Amino acid sequence: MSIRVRYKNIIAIPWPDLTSRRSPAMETSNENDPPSNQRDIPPVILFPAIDLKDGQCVRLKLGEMSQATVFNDDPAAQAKTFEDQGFAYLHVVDLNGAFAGRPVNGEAVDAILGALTIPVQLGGGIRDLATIETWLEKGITRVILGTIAVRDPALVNEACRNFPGRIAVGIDAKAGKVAVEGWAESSELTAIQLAGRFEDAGVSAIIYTDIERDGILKGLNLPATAELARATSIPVIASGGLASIDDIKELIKPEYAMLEGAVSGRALYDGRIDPGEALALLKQG
Ligand code: AMZ
Repeated sequence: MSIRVRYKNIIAIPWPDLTSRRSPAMETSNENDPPSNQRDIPPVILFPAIDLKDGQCVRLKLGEMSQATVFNDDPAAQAKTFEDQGFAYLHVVDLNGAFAGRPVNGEAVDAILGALTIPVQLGGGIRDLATIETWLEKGITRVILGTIAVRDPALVNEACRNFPGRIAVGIDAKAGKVAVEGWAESSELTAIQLAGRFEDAGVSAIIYTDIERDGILKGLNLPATAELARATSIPVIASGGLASIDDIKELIKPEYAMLEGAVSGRALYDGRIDPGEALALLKQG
C-alpha cells in the first residue's frame, strides 16, 4: 500500500510557509517599499499555550509537576477563549503524556479540537508513527516530537516523509543540553547539535524552550533562540519565560526577524499580557 493511500484520511491543512519570515532583501528597506505591515511578510505568531495535567489547564514552574497552578479546569473553554481573543494558532502540551511516553490527556485534546477552528500544534507523549497518524487524523495540524527526536531521529525523518508539513520538533534545553522525558532526564546533545540532525528532514518548525525560564516569567531567551535559528534552516519558535509586552517588543526587532514566533503561557493566564495589545503589536511588526 502506498503512503499516499495509507494516509489519505489526513488532509493537508495549509500552514504558512515560514521558512524565512523576512528575507535579508526585505530587511534592507527602500523608501519606495510599502510599509512593513503591507508587505507580504508572514506574521510573527504568538502561540497561546495550553498545558494539560490531569485534564486541567495548568502552568508549571521550570517543568516541575509538583509546581502546578491550575488556571482552568475546562481546556476546551480556555481554547475557545484564546480563539475568541484573536489568536491564530494554539500550542497544546499533554504534560502527563510527556512523562508517561504516551498520550494521557486525549479526552481534553479531543474537546479542544471540537471547540476550535484555528490550527493546533500538540506535543507530549507522541513517540511513534501510529500516534502521530492518530492525532493528525483527529485534526491536529502539527505534532511536536521531543524525546523521540533525541532517541530515534530516523523516526522524525520517516514522519516528515509520511506527513509533510505536519511535523515539528520540540527542543527543550537546560544548562546547554537537551532534556527529555518530561525534562526529567538530560541528553548529551546541545540544541544546535540536535537541530543539525534534521536539517534536511523536512521538519516544519522547532519549538525551542529555555527550561530555566519556563513558567517563571523571566523573559524569553531570544539571543539563544536566535543563535539556534541562525544555525538551522528550520523555522524556530521561542518558548519559556515570556513575561510581558516587552518580550513582544523585543521579538519584533529586526535582529529576531528570522523567528517564526513565540509561545506564551503564564503571562496570558495571569493578565500580564493583554491579548489585543500583543496581537496589534505583532500585526504592525
Ligand atoms: O514542562 C515539562 N516538564 C515538559 C513539557 N512542557 N516536559 C515536556 N514538555 C513538552 C515539550 C514538548 O512540547 O516542550 O512536551 C513535548 C515533548 O514531549 P515528548 O513526549 O515528545 O518528549
